[in-house]
Amino acid sequence: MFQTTKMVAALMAIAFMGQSHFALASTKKALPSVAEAEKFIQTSEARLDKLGLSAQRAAWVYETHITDDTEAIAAQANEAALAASGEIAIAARRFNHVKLSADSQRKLKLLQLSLSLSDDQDREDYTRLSVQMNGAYGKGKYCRTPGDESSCLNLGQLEAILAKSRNPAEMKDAWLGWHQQSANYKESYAKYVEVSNKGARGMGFADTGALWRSQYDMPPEAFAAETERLWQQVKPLYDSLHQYVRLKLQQTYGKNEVPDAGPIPAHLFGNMWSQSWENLYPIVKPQATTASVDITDTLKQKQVDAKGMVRYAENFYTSLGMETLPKSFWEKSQLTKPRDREVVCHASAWDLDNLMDVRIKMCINPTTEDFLVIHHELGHIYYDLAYRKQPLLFKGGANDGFHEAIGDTVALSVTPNYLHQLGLLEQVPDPSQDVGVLLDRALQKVAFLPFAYLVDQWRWKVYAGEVKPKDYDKVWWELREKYQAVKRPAAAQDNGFDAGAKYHVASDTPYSRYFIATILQFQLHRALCREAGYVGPLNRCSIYQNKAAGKKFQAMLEMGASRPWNEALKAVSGEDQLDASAILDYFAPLKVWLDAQNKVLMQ
Ligand code: X8Z
Ligand code: ZN
Repeated sequence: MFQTTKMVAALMAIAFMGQSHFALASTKKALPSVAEAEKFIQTSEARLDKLGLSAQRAAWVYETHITDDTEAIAAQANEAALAASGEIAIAARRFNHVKLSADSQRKLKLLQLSLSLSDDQDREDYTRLSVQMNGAYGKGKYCRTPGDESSCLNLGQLEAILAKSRNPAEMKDAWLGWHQQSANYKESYAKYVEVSNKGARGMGFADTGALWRSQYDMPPEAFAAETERLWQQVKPLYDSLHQYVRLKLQQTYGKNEVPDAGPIPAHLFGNMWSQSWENLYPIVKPQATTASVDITDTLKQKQVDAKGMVRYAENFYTSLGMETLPKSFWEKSQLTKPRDREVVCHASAWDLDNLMDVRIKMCINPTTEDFLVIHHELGHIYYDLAYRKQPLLFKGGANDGFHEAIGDTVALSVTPNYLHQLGLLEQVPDPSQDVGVLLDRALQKVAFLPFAYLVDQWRWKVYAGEVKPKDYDKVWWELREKYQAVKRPAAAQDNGFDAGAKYHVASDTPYSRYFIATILQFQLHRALCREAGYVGPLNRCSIYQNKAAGKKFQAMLEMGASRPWNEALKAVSGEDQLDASAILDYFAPLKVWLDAQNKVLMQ
């Protein structure tokens, strides 16, 4: 039951919480029987399944066809699901002291990881605002000449400018243009935060941020400490990459644009959020590198269409022994951007009926980036399919970071060698060129770490009431400067809402999951390569066609959310803690190289 829309968060938590930190409400009445508790769980699962399906269907239609009517229908269906999940969450407390099986206890707690809004108006506001913001993001445009439709650019077009242009003024214009539109829903967001907090408090959480942090089988404070520990582990690697990229950007754009020290303007990284820098590869690649890792031109030459791109990814999963995608996946997915209507283009994976009706929604272009994103999305889909035999409450990832890590783990096996095998890369780079391949990967993964960490640093503060709407942008940029060392390309706008220019803020999707996933995918990759009997540098390992690795992976996927995530990790890797040593090992040769380059370039 994984969906990337935020409706889910309200409907039900995917992951799970620990035993000790949750204040279990006691009841003064006689303890209900085990049979009553089991019955309650069963009926609740059935009810949530049914309402979840309606809400998902309505959300699907809305996001693939945004109109006022579909917006109203989606909000209504979501409201009904929210009402039920809130009611069930409260009712579940009655059974907290009943001696139940481990499975039933876990389910009971999962049911209580939910918002509970008892007031009709609150529920209506919550769902209306959330649906509206999601749609506003989807429809967002920047019109160079206000009022002139032909001068308007959508997010995809603005992103393409940042990816390809080398003209700072043009990039700045695209960056600022996109960051204007989110101001339109700043007020809605502030109101939404208030209502959401009411719902979290209704379930005994300090605020919605605390509810989010409670989904990792540990107390919320422990989760915050855990993410900080991991960030400190990887920070030196990020710092080396950032410094190297600074020096290369200086060579390209000069010191007027790129300062010697301090944060670098955010529009120069080839990405709207400076979250992933692979578009800078042509500028920053090692001088001696001749081999390309970019398959965009080949995909275009070969005229691989959206379906063809998805087929490549499916083929990877089936090569591991996993099933082919159901026929309905191909019939019902949205793979390209429709020309005749507004849609939410941000890629997402959907599990409509918790059985076989799985779909992805994407606006696929034939690029290396989208090739990898498809592997990511199919990771969600193969997880959904693998746990479909679990009871409803366990149809989820071991935690949300696992859900995000599956497809990325597979994509780590998309090596130059593998691409060559598929006929998508003419030449396999010689091992002496590995540093270029590693740099390309680091621009995607290492560059992403501080962004993945800070989005929820900001949101946790907003939900905790530490940051009020008037300071949204101030604190957002403090965090971006502190962690990413990037800065706003121009002074802040009055009453702006730059955080809202990111999909996951507008759609209220938690973001720590991606930070966890980035650490975890290297751990999983290392473990699966070991299972495949691979010995050698991790960047050259691909588990393609390896059935032993596939079997191990599938066994973990089938567990879904039935056990604490540590056990799922152990099933694959023998490890039971998140550990950044895998990502550090993977990039160790690059770190040495970057530090040496930085020394030379600084002279
Ligand atoms: O949102 C996504 C996926 C869907 S879950 C496309 N990602 C994050 C983002 O785009 O910001 C994948 C990486 C991070
Ligand atoms: Zn995802």
